[in-house]
Amino acid sequence: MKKEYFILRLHDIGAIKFGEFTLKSGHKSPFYFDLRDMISHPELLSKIAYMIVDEIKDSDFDYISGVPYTALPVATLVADILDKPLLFIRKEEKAYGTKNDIVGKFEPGGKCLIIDDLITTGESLIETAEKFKKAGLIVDDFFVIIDRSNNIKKHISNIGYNLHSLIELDKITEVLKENNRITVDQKIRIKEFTKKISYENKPGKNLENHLTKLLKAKIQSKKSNLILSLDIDNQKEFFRILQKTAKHIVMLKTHVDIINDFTPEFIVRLKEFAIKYDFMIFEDRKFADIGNTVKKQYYGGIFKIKNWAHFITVHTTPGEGILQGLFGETNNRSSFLLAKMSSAGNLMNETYTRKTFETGEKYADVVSGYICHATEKEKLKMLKNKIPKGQLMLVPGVKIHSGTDSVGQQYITIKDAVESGADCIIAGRGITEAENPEIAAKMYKEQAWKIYSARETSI
Ligand code: 5BU
Repeated sequence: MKKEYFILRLHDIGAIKFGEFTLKSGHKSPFYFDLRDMISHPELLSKIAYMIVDEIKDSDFDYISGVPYTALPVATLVADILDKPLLFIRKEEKAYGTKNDIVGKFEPGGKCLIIDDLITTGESLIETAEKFKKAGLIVDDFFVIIDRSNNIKKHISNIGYNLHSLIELDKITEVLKENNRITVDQKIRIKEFTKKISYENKPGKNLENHLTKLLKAKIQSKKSNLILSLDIDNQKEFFRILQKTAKHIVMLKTHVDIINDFTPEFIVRLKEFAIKYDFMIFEDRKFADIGNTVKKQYYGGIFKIKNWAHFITVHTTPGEGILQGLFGETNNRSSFLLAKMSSAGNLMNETYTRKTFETGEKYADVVSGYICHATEKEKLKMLKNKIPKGQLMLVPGVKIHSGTDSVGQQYITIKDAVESGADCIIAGRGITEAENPEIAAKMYKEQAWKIYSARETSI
């Protein structure tokens, strides 16, 4: 099938639309592509498969894969035409049986082509490739039906993959203009839009709220992105260690309910320390109930957390009502949502994490970022890439050496956490149980700051 005819057919079936569309990011786009309906036009689907085969016939792939769901039917046809086995990565994480995400049989060392319908940032293709590579497959090539990006090919090749595409946006607008399906003006607007929304310029407005700005400013002024988790159960020891470490930290993380000898004076002293040593306060309460209950837990009880903690942690399990309950009447506090915990076997799968980011994006005025953890750098980097612009990634479970404790905690190293994009690291026992907590805090701060400041100035 000639490309021109193919483009017109896609336009006929409504897979390519022009007009004004509001994207999830809030941007108004002059075009919209949706190839999901390809499967309702079998003759077209099969022609696309033959066109892909035609373009790749000189390469030698052992396996063909498609990114679910849209690209999977066409990848199946390609695999059939080439007589090669099909593989794919299940979209939802498996909760039982073998934890294998890959569906289909394969031998490590085999070369796999990954097909997707559209490409904008390349994120899902790269994520798929990483999973295959981890399982021992070789992935060098991606194939997309439509490349709607501005300059993604160069970016993809910089990170080590060849990107092939059947058609590109410029070709689409050219053909549709020639056939009087769009105007010259529309063609210009499309070009301008893609320049604005390139992968480097992630769509979405900056979601920094007032408290995020304060924390970021403090990171710079204290030259520290270290959060100390001071999980000590008596006031004397708590303040003894704080006294030694306070000048090295940007924020102190507390679990106020573990203090055995808690009195309201604890809060008075804590606030004095925070002013004297210029750090923020983060109560890791992990609220997880209905809006009405969490409000009482936050404002009242003996701890009255709302009065003294700049930030709290919040679970998204109960739904949005939790944020409405906590912050409905206040605008001078903020939170971090638990997107992926550090404890082994936690039930926060990819879907949960993604939905948590979506909630945080929606409630950005009271959400400063997310608690994320992974024991592998690549996984943590992927989490960071998904965080909405302006919001922060805080990483707990950080120590000098990776490893575990005896009750499920998993550690990533300071270096790996910050190199993967951590905006702040959260360290507890690595510092509090060190022979000299003061020296340990200084060392954690300096190691993290060196990588963080180099990373941030190079952006
Ligand atoms: P550690 O001593 O560095 O293991 O302490 C880690 C702290 O961070 C501790 O207070 C935990 O409650 C907290 N934490 C965590 O370790 N992992 C998580 O996913 C979250 C919080 Br959320």
